[in-house]
Amino acid sequence: MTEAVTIARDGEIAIVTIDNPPVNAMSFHVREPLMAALTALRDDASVAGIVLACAGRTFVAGADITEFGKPMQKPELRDLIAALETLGKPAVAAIHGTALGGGLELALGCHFRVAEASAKLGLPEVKLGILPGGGGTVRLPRLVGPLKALDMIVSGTPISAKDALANGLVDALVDGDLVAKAAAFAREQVKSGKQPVAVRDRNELVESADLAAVDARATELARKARGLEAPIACAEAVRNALTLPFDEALTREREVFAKLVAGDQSKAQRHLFFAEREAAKVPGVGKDVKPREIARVGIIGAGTMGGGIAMAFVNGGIPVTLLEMNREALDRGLATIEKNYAISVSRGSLTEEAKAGRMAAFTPSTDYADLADCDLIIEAVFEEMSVKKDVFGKIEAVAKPGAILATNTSYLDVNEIAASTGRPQDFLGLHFFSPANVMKLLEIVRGAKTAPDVLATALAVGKKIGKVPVVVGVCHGFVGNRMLGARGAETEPLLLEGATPQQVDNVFTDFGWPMGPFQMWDLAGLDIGWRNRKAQGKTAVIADTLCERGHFGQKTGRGVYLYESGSRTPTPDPEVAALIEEKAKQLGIDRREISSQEIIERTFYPLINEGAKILEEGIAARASDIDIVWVNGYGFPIGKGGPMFWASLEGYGKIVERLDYWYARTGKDIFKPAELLRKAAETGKLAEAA
Ligand code: 3H9
Repeated sequence: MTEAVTIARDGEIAIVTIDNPPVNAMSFHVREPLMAALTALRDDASVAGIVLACAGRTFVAGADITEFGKPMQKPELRDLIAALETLGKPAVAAIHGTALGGGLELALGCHFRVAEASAKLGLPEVKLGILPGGGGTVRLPRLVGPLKALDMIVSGTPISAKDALANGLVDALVDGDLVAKAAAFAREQVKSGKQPVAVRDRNELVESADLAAVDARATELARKARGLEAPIACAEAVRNALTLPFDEALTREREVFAKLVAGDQSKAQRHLFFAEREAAKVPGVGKDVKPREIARVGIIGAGTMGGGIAMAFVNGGIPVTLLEMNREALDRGLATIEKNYAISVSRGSLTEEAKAGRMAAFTPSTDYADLADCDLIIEAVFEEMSVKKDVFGKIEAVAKPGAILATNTSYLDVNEIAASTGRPQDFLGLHFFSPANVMKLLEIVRGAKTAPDVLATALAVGKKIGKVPVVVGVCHGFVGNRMLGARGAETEPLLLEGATPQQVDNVFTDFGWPMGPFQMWDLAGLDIGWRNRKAQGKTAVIADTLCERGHFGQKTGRGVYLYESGSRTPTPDPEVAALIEEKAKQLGIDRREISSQEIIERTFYPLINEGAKILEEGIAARASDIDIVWVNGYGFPIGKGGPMFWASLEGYGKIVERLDYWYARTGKDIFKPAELLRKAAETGKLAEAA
């Protein structure tokens, strides 16, 4: 093992290098030798200045998140920062890759920062449910000003080195040998003879801050926090940096950090951070499995789904051959794509030039032969087995050997479609979520015969186009939609038994979902579910009647709720209230008061129960994969960590007891507790499939 901290000399400048792969996190085994190095260099009269640099692919990417929740061993990050500030000689941070969180805070402890142009700098702590705890909220505003600091800290989004230079966060951008140039920079400072000024002593921007403007911006940002504590704490900390003496603001930051890091929201968000990385590790797909190259993607179907998928690939830099049955359908699809890009241009998130570049990356076609040079071919056609098989018959006739074939089915049996082709090893499901150019989730459906390198390719290409990929097994609805079915099975019965739509929706939004199930019906259009039910010979008393009346939701101004002349704000519809009462009477159901707790037990608990069944069957490899599906595809509140993580907080014993109760009362399968859940109630831990 190499040493975590080494010192080299470039004349009178000492080069301190941190080497803690993979991302140079500030673990205890880095902090301890770094402190020793700084102390020695402070006392070494032959050293005139220091450069703080990192080996490997990046500058320090933050504190070591795996140490959170355990007692912090000394020296802490803030001790190191204090040591840098009181070095008595210039310290220059040499930044490449990402300087994030505690990494940027360490760099803020240096008197100067130089960076490669490709570097990124940020304080992403908010995404872990915390605020910067190493003085970031107090020092950053001193360099970039309070409004920029507020944006960076509350959003957690890193900025480019160029932006950092423009805003005073870095002092110089360098090409070529970063460390040598940083040493030259340090030498210049030494030569100038000026006493280096610590960031903590640069008060101009905080003293001249416009508090009213900061408060207005903070209020605006807080509105978007949606029940999360960290963004609000971040904004308050930046305000403290403007109104309190430096050390007092630092102490406050530290106290709030300690409180947040111990709270459930941060635990949930840290769980999701590691869960997302775990999801990339797929049983049977070792690190040695090499993904196939994907230089061009073919997509069949230019409707809402196919068009969105095509945009996702083009946005990720992969050209697309877009195929439709006829010219009209193709033109319609391309016009929608162009319109979507035009909206981005009007919002300022895309330039006209970039839009032209994206449009040029589409090769429209009505001829299957044009798919011959595609490395990955995805169908997004009508959800019907015979149609899908027919399409794959045509694809197979033209696809080159080794091309990956994928279906975007939401429910159909991927193995059956795979078997209809002569190359099931090259076949898999790629289940995108609408709008596919926006939604992060990608369910990668592993067929019985899907080859490991096909899965590795899907994971790599998914990441390349900015998706969060999760590998799932074959079953009706896969992970997400199957669990959604369980979550939604009791929504109509709840209405018939006495709940109102707004009461159910409020339970969901109070929990942190962006909307409740009935608001969702209205947004998506009730006719979609109606069509699916008819195809499967199923009925839903309330929803079917609304559809028969032409009340399809927002698009018709009426659904479960009323929408006054084009508004998207739902208001209760007395006609729906009367309909519910009438249907309940016809069915002989006695209406009663329904509590919020009952709504939770009859919607969220079946969701978790179905998740446990999915784990039992090995459809998901781990509980955390299910959490990733729900947070990225269905709006499960991130502060609650996904359904399976939330179940651990809610208590498996309590959930199983209530499921037993509802199963005894209704006999419905969704309530029959999974064995895995029962075991978890005994052991306190949700085991995964063997
Ligand atoms: C903080 O700094 C608090 C301070 O303000 C106050 C302290 C008192 N710790 O993402 P990747 C692991 S909070 C431990 O796949 P990439 C990661 O789990 C921190 N482990 O690579 C993975 O492990 P494995 C603020 C970490 O190239 C491996 O490294 N900083 C940490 O796609 C590779 O990661 C952040 O929030 C960590 N800090 O992306 C930055 N970071 O291989 C968090 C990563 O076993 N990190 N690991 O699965 C990132 O955003 C990305 O990792 C980064 C690289 C962009 C750096």
